[in-house]
Formats: sequence, C-alpha cells, structure tokens
Amino acid sequence: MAKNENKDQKNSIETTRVDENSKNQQLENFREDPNEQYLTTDQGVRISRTDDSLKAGSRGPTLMEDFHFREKMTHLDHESIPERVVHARGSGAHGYFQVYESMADLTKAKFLQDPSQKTPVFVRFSTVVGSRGSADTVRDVRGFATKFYTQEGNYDLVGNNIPVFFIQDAIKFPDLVHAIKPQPDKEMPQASAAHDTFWDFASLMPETAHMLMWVLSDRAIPRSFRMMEGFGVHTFRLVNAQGEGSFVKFHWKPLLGVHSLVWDEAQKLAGKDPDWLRRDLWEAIETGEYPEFELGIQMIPEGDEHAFAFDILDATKLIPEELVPVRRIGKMTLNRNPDNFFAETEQVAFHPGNVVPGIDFTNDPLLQGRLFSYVDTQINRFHSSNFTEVPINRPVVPVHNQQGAGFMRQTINKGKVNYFPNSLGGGYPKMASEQEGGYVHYTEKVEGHKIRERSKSFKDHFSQATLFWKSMSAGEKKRIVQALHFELGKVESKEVRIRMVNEILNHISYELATMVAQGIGVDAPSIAVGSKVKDVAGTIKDKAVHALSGGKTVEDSPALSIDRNNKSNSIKSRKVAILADNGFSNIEVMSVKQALQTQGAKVSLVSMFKGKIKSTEGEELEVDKSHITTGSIMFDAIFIPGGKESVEKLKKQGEALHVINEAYKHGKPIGAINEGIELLMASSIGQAITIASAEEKRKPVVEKGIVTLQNSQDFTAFNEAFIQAIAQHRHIVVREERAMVPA
Ligand code: HDE
Repeated sequence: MAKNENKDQKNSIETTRVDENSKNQQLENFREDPNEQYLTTDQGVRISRTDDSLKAGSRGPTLMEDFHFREKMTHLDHESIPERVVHARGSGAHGYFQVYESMADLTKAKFLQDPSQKTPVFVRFSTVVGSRGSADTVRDVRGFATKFYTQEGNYDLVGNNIPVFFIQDAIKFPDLVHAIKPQPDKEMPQASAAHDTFWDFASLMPETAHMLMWVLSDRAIPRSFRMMEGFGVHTFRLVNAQGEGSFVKFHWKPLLGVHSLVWDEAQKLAGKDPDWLRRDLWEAIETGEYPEFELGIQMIPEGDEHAFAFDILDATKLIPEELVPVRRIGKMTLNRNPDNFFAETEQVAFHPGNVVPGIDFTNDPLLQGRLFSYVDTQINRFHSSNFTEVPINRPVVPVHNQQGAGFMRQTINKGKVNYFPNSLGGGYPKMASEQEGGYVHYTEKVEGHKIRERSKSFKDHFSQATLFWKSMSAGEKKRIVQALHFELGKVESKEVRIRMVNEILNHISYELATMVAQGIGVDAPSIAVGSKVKDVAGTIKDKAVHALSGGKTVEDSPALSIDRNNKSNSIKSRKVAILADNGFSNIEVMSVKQALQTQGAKVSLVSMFKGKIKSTEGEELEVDKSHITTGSIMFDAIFIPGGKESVEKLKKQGEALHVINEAYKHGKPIGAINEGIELLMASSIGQAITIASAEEKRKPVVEKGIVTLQNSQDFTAFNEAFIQAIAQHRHIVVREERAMVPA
C-alpha cells in the first residue's frame, strides 16, 4: 500500500516536470552519431569493404551470400513511404512555448498555467497541394502545425496560415482535394490550382468564395514561414477547473510581421530556388534568428454562441478582430533544426484530435470530420498504428495502456495482463480522476434528429468574402485581380470562367467581377448582384456588415489586410545584395554594410564571378554570390556603391542591369551612392525616376523607395533613409504607373 502511495505521488500530474529540454533529451536516446565509428551492418558486424560486391571472380556473377550488398540494397529499395495526401511538402523546427500569465480562468490545461514553464514544441510548415518535391513558393495555403509536448500528453494545434476553409462539411473534402490536385488523366498541373477542374468545382460551390479571396491574395505567397500568421480555423472550446466552457479561436502572430512575395518573384523562385521557404527557415535558425510567434486567442463566452450574424461553427467564417480582439497569451520560439528530415519532419504525425484536459472540440462539421481523417491517413503512411512510438511522435510523459502488438511495435509491455478490468495485474494501469489529470469530455448537451442537411445558419457564403475584398488596400485589390487573371486565364473552359465571374465574383463585388472579366475574355456582368443579404433571421441587410448582437458592426476590417495592418518595421534578417565589381568604393560598402548588419540585416556581395574583387582603396573583398547562382529575387533590397571603374563594368553587364530592373518591378528598395546612381540611370528605371535635383544633392533623396546620395560623405543620413525604405519592404504601388520597366 505504502509502495503504491509513493508511486502515485511520483506519477501525479502536479509533480510531472516538463521543461524546454524534455523532448531533446528524449530524442537523444535514439540518435546515432557516426563520428569516429566503424561502418557496420544492421547486426553490428563491422564492414571491411563497401565499394565492391562479393563475386565469383572479379568479373564473375555476384554471390547471394553477400549479406552486406543485400542489406544495403534492401534498405534503399524500402526508403520511401507514401507522402501525405495533402501537405506533402513541409519543413520542421523544434522550439518551446511559454505562456505570459496563467490562463486558469479559461482553461485547466497545465501548459497554459505557469509563465516560468517552457513546453517543448515541434512545428511543421507545409504547402498543401504539391507533392513532396514541389516548389515552396507556389500560390497555396500554408499548413502551420504545432505539437506541444506537455506534461499532460501531446496537444496538436493543426492550423493553416489562412483563418477559414474552402468547405463547411468534411464530407466535401475528398471532392475538394480531387478538384485541386493534378488532373487524374494527365497528372497536371503540379502544385497549382490554376486549372479547369479546380475552378469548375469552385464555381459550383459558393461556400468556397471567402477562402478563395484569401488564396488569391498575397497571403498565399508568403515571403517566409517566419512572416506569416497561423490560425486554428475552427472554433474550439476551453474548459476551466470548474468545468466552465468558453469558445475560442486560436491565432499565431509572427513577431517579424506578415510579408509576402509578389507573383512574378514567386514563380521565378520556384525555378531558381524551389527550397526558398525551407532554406529561409533553416538558415534563420542556424544563424540564431529564431522565428517567434505569439499565441493569440479570441474568446467567446458560451452565452454568445448565437450572438453573431454568422455561425461560429462554420469554418468558412472568421470572427473579425474588430469585433472580438485577439489577446496574446504566450510566445513560441523555434530554436533548433531537426537532425534528420525523415526521422522528424517526415515522420511527425499531427492530429487535431490530440487534445489535453482543458481543451475540447465543438460541433463544427469540418472539425468533426478531421477527427476521423488524420489517424486514418497516418496508418496508410506508416502501415501501423504504432507510429505514435516513433521518437518525434512520443509524448514526453509515460504511456501505459494495453494497446500492444501490431507492425513494428517498439515497447515491451510487461506482464500477462493486457485487458481491463483485471485483478491479476493489480487493476493497473488504472483510471485517473479529473483531479488526477484524467481527461473528461465537456458535458455539452446535444439533441437532434438524424439528418443529412446543412444548417440554415451556414447559408450566407458571400458577406465575409465581400468584407475581405473591401478591407484590402488598393495594391492588394489589384494583385487579387491579377491573381484571378492568371488562375482563370489558365482555365480552358469558357463556361467555367463565365460562371466564376457571374455566380461567384459578382456576388462578392461588382467592381471585382468587372475587373476580372476584362482579363479573361468574358463579358462583364451587366448588373451588380448580391449587395444585400438575408441574415439567419431573414432580415435583409447590407453585405459585409458583421454584427455582434448588442449593436457593434464591422464593415471594414484592417486586420485582414497585410498592407494596412500587419507589417513590422524591422529589417531583422532581411537580405540585401551589394552589386559591385573591381574598382568599387570600399568606404561606401563598409559604411552601408555595417549599418545594415547592426540592424540585423544579412548582406551579400554579388558580382559577375566568385573570388575576390578589389576596391579603389586597394582592399580586396570575397564575393559571396555570382550572378549565375543568384538573382534579385533572392534579396529584399539592392545597394550599388560608387567607384567609377566598378560602375562602368556593371553598366556593361546585362545581369547587373537586370537585377535593378527586376528589383524595381518587384517593389524592392534600392540604394545607390555617387557613381552607383549612374547604374540606375543606365537601367530601364532611368525613365521612371528623376533623381535628386541640384539643390537636393549632398543629402539623401528618397523617391519611390529608391534612396540616393550624391557628392556627399554623409553616409549616416543615407543609411538611415535606406534602412527606413527597407523597413517598408515594398514600394509597389508608387511604382506601378511606370509599368514599362521590364523584368
Ligand atoms: Fe488537414 N489533413 N484536413 N486541414 N491538415 C492532413 O493528415 C483533412 C484542414 C492541416 O504537417 C492529412 O497527416 C480533412 C483544415 C495541416 O503533417 C489529412 C479536412 C486545416 C496538415 C487531412 C482538413 C488543416 C494537414 C494529410 C477537412 C487547418 C499537415 C496528412 C475536413 C485548420 C500536418 C495527414 C503536417 C494534413 C485531412 C482540413 C490543416 C488527409 C479531412 C481546415 C497543417 O488527414
């Protein structure tokens, strides 16, 4: 008895300690380090020679008894497992999460109580549609899945970078995935929605309208995984120790702000560096630029379940932040790259059904269907339900149950008892009371007739799509139209294009439908429809008015816009290229480089060839990147130092001129000092900018995100202006009236 009491004390949830290193320490037991070791077979036998198979004579047939050959080849033959049916391409990172203050009033989840506790996490970012080897920068939703290794077991927040979804009911998911994936006859196109079947489906499914707007916006081409928001999408439920529930929406807010690529850049990156986002994440962590995200919650008291003009169980709707503000409750820091892609990033298995006490589900029919799908597909990937024993998937707390056996079982369960109830095994493993950390499902009252029907409260498909459109900046609107020109421009069926314009876009906005029609060979709609809408109670209202009962309405939501609300003004980890050749001004290079690096930017010297280039002052600098291996698309800003000889050489290099034109076209800040300005004027942007007038010379001049300094050594003022231009990230709108610059 006394022995069991001690054991209980040891096993108590209160005394279970988890800290930042718990997961790393657990993984250490499984790591293999080849350093200074002999090559062996899987049986541990040392190998004397691995370059030749065992043969009957050096020109004779290979012998069956060559166990080393057989084993080596067999492993290669079986190295692949099925890729994920969606979200196949992903990148992972380890880190930790820390809550800012106890959330005990809302949830009893232990990892959300103590601000001094660091809970280990593993995050996997992904694209959705493309296969494992597809490009990172395609237009797509990004997955943002987080596994919290808590002292009460694993909690998975399996979200996306877009707060809503295409469909309302999980039963439509196979149709959606079939429509958007490559067509079944010719397996084309790869990693793209721009084809007939997807837009055919979308044009017939008005519930996709809101999500389509997000996917067509800049959100779907993030500049970095570190610079995008994450969302839990569904309404979940938090439950406190008193058993009181409240509804919650989860958000991740990146501390670097939200930033995107432009479409032309994204497409080019897909060719020049298909690993763009993966590399960015990896390098940021390697160089100590740890990605940070704050966890935010929107809290809806249980009594407000029906207070909105939409249904909070409908995953095609968000709750405008202007109605229910996002409270930031903690921070996640990603600080360690995986040791092995396959063992960790590929084998990690997330599941929205992995919850801990204090976090519970709602009846959102999309969420309910997900609760079935994840384990089902994981059994297909791993051919066994024992995938939970793979190191990356193990909780950091002990697992005791009678679910033994199956392919590749690792755990050796002791004893003859594998059932419950039992007396022969002392009744163990035993049940935990709620106080002992036992999971108790929220006792929601549910009643209803069995029926295959959509709730009437899910019927309004356009109001939030309209709210999104109306909340965009002028530039964002323009880019949504361009995205539609691309996506629908690739659709061969005119019927589908017409239906998209009339049955979907015109219901979102007449302005949008008209602008899109113009670019895709379809007549503009003759009348505006859908500016009014019926709410759940049948009242006719203006569209995109989101009322919380009590009167507050939202007709414009800046929180939806990147341009208007979500940027940061830091240049931390931004990449800047210095274009130079022999005969550059070293003093200018050094001054600008140092100023940028002090602010956390990464600076690279780019020239025609690798090797060293010499400055006018005689200093030699190592070139970081040659033109052939890089391009403007791999940088956030460009700087051209003076130095007559260098600039004269660059003027004759199409590569250097192309960097300037393209960076200009993509809205990127460009800085130039003294003779460097001549290179700008020699490029096509010479026609787009005027550069400083005589009296403005000697101090930096900023025009359309181009910062110049002439006849002056006042680099401090130049650097300040250049840094400010970089902090604004893009200067697209102000440049667009001079669209003749080629790129
Ligand atoms: Fe998923 N989803 N999903 N999904 N999902 C999968 O599970 C599914 C949805 C999300 O990095 C699959 O293990 C259904 C919404 C992420 O490993 C699969 C429905 C959201 C990941 C699956 C949805 C997500 C997945 C494929 C509609 C945001 C990648 C491989 C009812 C809240 C996780 C796998 C990782 C992966 C099913 C919709 C996020 C097939 C049935 C909404 C981030 O089980």
